Amino acid sequence: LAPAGWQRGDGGPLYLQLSRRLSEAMTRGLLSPGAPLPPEREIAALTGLSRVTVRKAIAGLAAEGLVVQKHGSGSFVAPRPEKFEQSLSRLTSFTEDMRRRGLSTTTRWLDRGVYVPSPDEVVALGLAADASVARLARLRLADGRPMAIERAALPLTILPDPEAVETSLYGTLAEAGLRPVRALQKISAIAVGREDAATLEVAPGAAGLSIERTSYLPDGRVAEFTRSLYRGDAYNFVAELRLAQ
Ligand code: 16G
Repeated sequence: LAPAGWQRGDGGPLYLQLSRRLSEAMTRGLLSPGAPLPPEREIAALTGLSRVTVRKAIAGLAAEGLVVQKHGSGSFVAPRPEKFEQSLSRLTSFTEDMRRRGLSTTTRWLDRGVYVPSPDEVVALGLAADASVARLARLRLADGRPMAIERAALPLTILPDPEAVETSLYGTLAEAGLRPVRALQKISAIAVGREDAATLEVAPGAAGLSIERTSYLPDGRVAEFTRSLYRGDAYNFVAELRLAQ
């Protein structure tokens, strides 16, 4: 942060140069997660930059989620969130996974109802031309922390009344004797869009994992086609591999 290092002119705005250097200091571990940032006036004195520039640099880091500003007590390097290890080889539900970890699950409903299916839902669920689809869109939280947005589509023959799902979809299906026993899952990396970012409480463009699950009942019928968006900073997906025989 030495006063000499700033490029006035073509090095880009000074506040961006400063926020870049502060975030480098964080990635190099010179400023550790949870540690307080030096007060604004100290950074200004150290760098020879104006307090307005320093304030703008810190506000930018806060908008990116790298810094947390606490009213009255200053700014802190954002704590590194604890990541969940999630097995890719077991067919479980969000509620079951969180219960096993001793965490409480809450759901914020984004949408729930019966709709005309989209072409990819017709294909994924093998629906008849005139069939409707049950849709559930919800934010899943673990101990109050937003984890994933799930958008599930099910044939009405499997879930006639989407309103019947209060907390657990798999729980509601199990009550009707319908337990998915097999699933295909596809995971891809995405940058979280503005609206989903606000729901997940991450910065727009943050890393997310998009997961598509198609699950099947013992008789081979498709039970659900769910598109989930998991926070990239909250999950490690783990699979056990064995040597092919
Ligand atoms: C999991 C599944 C999702 C399923 C949900 C049911 C993934 C990527 N997705 O989150 O497909 O619909 O569990 O959870 O694992 P529930 O019974 O708690 O509603």
